[in-house]
Amino acid sequence: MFKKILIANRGEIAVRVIRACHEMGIAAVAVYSHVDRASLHVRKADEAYPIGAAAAAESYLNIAKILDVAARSGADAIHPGYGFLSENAKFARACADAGVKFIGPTAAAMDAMGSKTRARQAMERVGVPFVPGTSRGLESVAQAEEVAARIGYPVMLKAAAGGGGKGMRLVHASEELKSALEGARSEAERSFGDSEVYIEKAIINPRHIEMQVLADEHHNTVYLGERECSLQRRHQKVVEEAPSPIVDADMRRRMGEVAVRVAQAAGYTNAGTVEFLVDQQKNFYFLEMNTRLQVEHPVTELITGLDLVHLQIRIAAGERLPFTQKDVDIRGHAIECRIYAEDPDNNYFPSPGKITLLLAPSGPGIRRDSGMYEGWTVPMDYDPLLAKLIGYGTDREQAISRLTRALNEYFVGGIKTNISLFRRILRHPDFRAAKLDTGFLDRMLKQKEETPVDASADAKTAEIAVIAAGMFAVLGPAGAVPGERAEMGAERGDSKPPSNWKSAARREGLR
Ligand code: MV4
Repeated sequence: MFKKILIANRGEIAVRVIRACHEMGIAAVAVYSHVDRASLHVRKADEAYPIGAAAAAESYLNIAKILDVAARSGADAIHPGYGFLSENAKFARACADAGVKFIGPTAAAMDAMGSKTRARQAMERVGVPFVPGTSRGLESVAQAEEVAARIGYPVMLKAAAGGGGKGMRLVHASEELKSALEGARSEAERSFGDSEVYIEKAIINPRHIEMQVLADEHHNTVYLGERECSLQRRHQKVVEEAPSPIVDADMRRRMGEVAVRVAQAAGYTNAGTVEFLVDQQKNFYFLEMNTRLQVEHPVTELITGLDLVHLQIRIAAGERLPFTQKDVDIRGHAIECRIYAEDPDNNYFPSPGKITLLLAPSGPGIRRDSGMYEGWTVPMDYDPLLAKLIGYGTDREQAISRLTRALNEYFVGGIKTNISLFRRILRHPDFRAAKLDTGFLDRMLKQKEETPVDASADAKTAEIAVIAAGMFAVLGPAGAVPGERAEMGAERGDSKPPSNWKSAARREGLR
């Protein structure tokens, strides 16, 4: 087993991996850019090494600097987290060449799944259903017109090297096809240095459902259940849940077996995710495979009782999976909110700055994977994900009620966050009825909420919190608000009523 693991990442996922290392008795090495020198992952690591300026190319994307720290620290393995170098085949090769174990798939498996057309060709070979269309790049407008006529409009043009919605064009009629193809090609060339574009039948308002797979280095591959990831804004996931409300045991088995076939076709090892588009008739189609641990992995951990990072580390160390498919059990329901430093009143633009007050939720069924702390300054240089708040319950209703309670406990002072967005989503009737598809969030954000509770409640809550914080700062714990004494006193049998502040805070949802 490894003695020391370098985490080539930052933020909440770096903290998450460090925690797994410590639970396994493995030392954790952090790397950090200058602006991250006071970050939580630096504080929690056993050793921390500066690797350069804020720009990712100078730091978290710099292969040479990261491998240099691995050598200097004596790390025997590297966990890439997600984003940054996590799906970079060149980095996986460089780790192997340096004799440092990359905790993830091989470079060859990444290459096999990195190109959407190569992936579709692999699926064709093993009979995995993918959206009708071509599995190779389009050679000409004429060919595009011929395929589009065969599969029927609307069609979707996609960049082979793309992903996450970049380089996609929805085409409703043949007259639009030529210019859309030229546009998609030039965008693909600009964004990915590869102008290959293929065509698919467009699925209207699909669901995005993904299947977690796990494979050891001894050809054992299992699926761990699916995640419903349809609540996205601009191809950024906002809320994820497991299991999907529309997937029953039979559909889960069929999707899972397809996902395992995909992983085996790619020679996949370690944790991976097979993404599907699901249409209104619950037909599912292979979309792409993500060759990394996903942001939303906690919802799968909560319903299976497995720790995916522990398992990743054990697999990378050559261990066999300690269970088989029949042992995988789905129990309960988990829903995750991605807490971003974004301003909902300013088009969700990033809202960096100093966190002056942090009231964080906990209690039954609440998990918080966080990279922030009170007093920390959120840098503007990276993805503004602050934390993930996950609610778990025996069923979806209990998960929603716990998450709602926890969101009402969450307060981050000094910066804006999107916490209010989740309060709105969780009380939306279509969300509660599990009427989800990839257009849900766009439709909801276009609607003016019937009872605009949020804005006023949030403003008042924020005002109360700031005043309370001010009083606390001046009066300190000793001068606690009379009600608190009463509250504490109550534990000692005093009979004074709770203070007005506490009652007001309760009324406004600041528990
Ligand atoms: C599609 C589609 C409809 N039909 N392909 C978006 C990102 C990439 N993962 C694939 N995406 C889509 N591909 C066909 N043939 C609709 C989307 C899509 C989408 C898919 C999943 C989650 C969110 C989405 C938001 C917009 C469009």
